[in-house]
Amino acid sequence: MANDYKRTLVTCALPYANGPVHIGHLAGVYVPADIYVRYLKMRGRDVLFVCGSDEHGVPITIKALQQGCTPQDIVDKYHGIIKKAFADFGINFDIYSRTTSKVHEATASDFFKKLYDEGKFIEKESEQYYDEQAHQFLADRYIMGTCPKCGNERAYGDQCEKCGSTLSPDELINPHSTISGAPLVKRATKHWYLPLDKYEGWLREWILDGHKEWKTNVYGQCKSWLDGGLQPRAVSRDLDWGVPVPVEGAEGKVLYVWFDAPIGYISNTRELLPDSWEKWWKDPETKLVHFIGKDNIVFHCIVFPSMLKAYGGYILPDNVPANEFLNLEGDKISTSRNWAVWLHEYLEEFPGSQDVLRYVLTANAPETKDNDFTWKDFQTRNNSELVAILGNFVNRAVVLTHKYFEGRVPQNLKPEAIDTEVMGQIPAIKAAIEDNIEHYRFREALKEAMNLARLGNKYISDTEPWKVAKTDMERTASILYNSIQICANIAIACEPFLPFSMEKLARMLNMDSREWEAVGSGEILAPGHQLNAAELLFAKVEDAQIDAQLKKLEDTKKANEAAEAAAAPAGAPDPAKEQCTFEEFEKMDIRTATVLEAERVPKTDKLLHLKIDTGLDQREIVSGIAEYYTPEEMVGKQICILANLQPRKIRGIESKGMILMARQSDGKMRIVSPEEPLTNGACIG
Ligand code: B3M
Ligand code: ZN
Repeated sequence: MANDYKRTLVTCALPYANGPVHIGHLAGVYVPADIYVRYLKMRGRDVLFVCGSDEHGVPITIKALQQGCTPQDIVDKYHGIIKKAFADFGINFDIYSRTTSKVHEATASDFFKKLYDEGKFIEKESEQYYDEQAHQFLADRYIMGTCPKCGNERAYGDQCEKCGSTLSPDELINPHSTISGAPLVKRATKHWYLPLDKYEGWLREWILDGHKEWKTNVYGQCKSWLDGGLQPRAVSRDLDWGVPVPVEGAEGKVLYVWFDAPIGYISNTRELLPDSWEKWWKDPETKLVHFIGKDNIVFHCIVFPSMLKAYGGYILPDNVPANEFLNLEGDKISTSRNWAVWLHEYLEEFPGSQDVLRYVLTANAPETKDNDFTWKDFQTRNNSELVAILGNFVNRAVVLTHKYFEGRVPQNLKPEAIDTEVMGQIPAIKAAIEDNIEHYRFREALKEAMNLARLGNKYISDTEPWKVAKTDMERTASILYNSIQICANIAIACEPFLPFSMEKLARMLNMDSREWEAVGSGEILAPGHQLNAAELLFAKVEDAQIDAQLKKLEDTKKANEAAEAAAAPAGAPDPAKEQCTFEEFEKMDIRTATVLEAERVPKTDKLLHLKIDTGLDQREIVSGIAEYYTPEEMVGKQICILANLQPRKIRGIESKGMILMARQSDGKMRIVSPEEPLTNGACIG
C-alpha cells in the first residue's frame, strides 16, 4: 500500500435526521466510503468505519414546529429510517450512532469547555433579531419578510426560495417572526467565536503546501476560502435544541450544530470503543479519511481541523475525498420538492436490487463534476453491463461446469491447460483496481473490476466450450477450469462494489474465504472443488419498470407546478383606468343570466359557445373562457353579462353580449356571479 499508516479511520458525513436518504447521498458519500472500507478490510487492514445521525440544528426544530411535535420525535423517526436504509444497502458502518447520545453530549461539551478554559475563543456581543412574543432569538430561517430583489413576501432570513437570492435578515423588508408573526426587535446577545483568522497561516501550510494531492475540487475550494481570508466563526447559538453551552451565564444557548456535529465522529468512536478510542484519534499512525459532499468541504477541511488543532493532540485528516452533486433527470435533487429517488422506495420497487443501484451510482459517480442520474441509464447499465456481461459470463461458466463435470472444478489437467494468456491479464487489473481505490477514483476502479467480467465473457464466447464439448472433453475441461477461476477472481475483486451479488456468487462457487491477495491467481479453487447450483445474479430491467419511474417523476413535477402556481402571488394589479362619468356607466346593461348549454368552439383552445337565459331572451355568446372552465362546469352556472354590447361575429357565430370575468394580473380568470342565486335578468349597477 502506498502509505505506512497502521490503521485507517473512515468517517462519512453525519446525515441530518430530518428526512430520509436518497440516491444523491449514496452516490456522493456512502457508497464510495463503503467500497473503500470493504476493500481495506478484505486486505486485512485495521479499519474503523464511523457514522451516525446529525440530530441538532435549526432545520430539525423547524420541521418539528411544522409537524406539531418535538425535535426529539423528528430525530427518533428519521434516525431509524436512515439507519435502516444504510443497513439495507450494505453500508457496513462499525457504528451508526447519533448526536443526541449521552456520550456525544459529554464529548462535545468537554471539547468546548477545554477550548473555553484555555481562552481559545473570543467572546463577542452582537445585535440579533428577537421575538418578544415567543421570548426567543430567531435563527435566520425563522425570519420571514419581503425579498428586496423580487418582492416575494415569503422570503426567509437566509434565502428567497422564489428568486434564489442569498439574503441576510437585515435585507428583508418588514421582517417578522415565523413563530409568532410578531415584528422583530434587535437585542444584544453574547456568543463565542473560533478565531479562524488565527489559523490561516497554519491552514495554508497544512493544506496548500502539504496536501497538493487532494482532489482538485477540494483543494480548489480550500484555496479560495483561504485566499478570501478567514473570519472568526460563531460556535454558539441562541436556541433550545442542541448541546447546552457549558459555561455559566450561557442559559438558552447551545453549541452551533457545525461545532458539535464533527465532534460526533469522535463521540461515536468513543461509544463503540470506550477503552481504545484514543488510538484512532490521537495516534499519528492512524490515517483519518472524511467522506463528504462538496457542500461540507469548508467544515471538514478548515473549521474542524482548526478545532482539532486548537484542542491539541488530535490527528488531522489525511484526505477529504469530497464529491460533487448528483442530479436526477437533469434537475437538482430536492427533498422539499420531492425530486429524489428515496432509498426505501427504491427497495420496494426493485426488491433485492441494491447492487444495481450501487453499481449505477458508482459507474456514474459525481467524482469530478456534477453528474446526472437517469432511469434510462440505470436500465442500460443493468441490462447491457450487469446482466449481459457479468451475469451472463458467470452463469455460463457455472452451468456448463455442472453440465459436463458434475459441478466440480475440472481436475487432472495438464499444466498447459491453464491459459496464461488470459489468466496473465488479471494481476494488472488487480493493480489498477488497487491504485484507483487508494486514490479515491471509484468509477475507474469499478471499470477495472468489470474488465475481469469482460475478460471472462470474451474468453468463454471465443472458446465456445458448449461446442468443443462435442469433440474434445480435455479442452472443455481446460476452458471451464480457467472460466471458473476467473469467476472466483470476480467474486473477490467485485465484492467492495457489489457485495450482495458477490456473496451470491461466492455461495455458488462454494468459496469460504475471499482474501484480496488471492486476486490474480489462477488457482483460487482447487481442482475437484464442488460448486453449488447456479443462481442468476442479475435480472433484466423491463421498459415498463422504467416507464413507471418516469411517470412517477412526471407526476411529482406536475404536483410541484400546481403547488407553485397556487402559492405564487399574483403580483401587482393591472393599472387603473381613466375616469368615466355616471352616465357612461349607466349606459351599460349588466344583468344576471344562467348558462343553458355550452360546448367548445371547434378547432380553438380558448373559446366556449354558450346558450344563456338572460331573463329577457335566450341568446348565444362566445366567450374566451375554455382554459378555465369546461363546458360541463359552465352549464347551470349563474353569470353576469354585459347584455347590450354590440353583437360580434366570432368564428362564424354571432355573439350577443359578454360574460363578466375577474382577471388576475397573472392571467388567472374566474366568472363573476351573484353571491346567491337571483332571477335571471336582475340588473346590476
Ligand atoms: N449534517 C450536513 C449534511 O448532511 C451535515 C453533515 C455533518 S458532518 C459532521 O450535508
Ligand atoms: Zn426573491
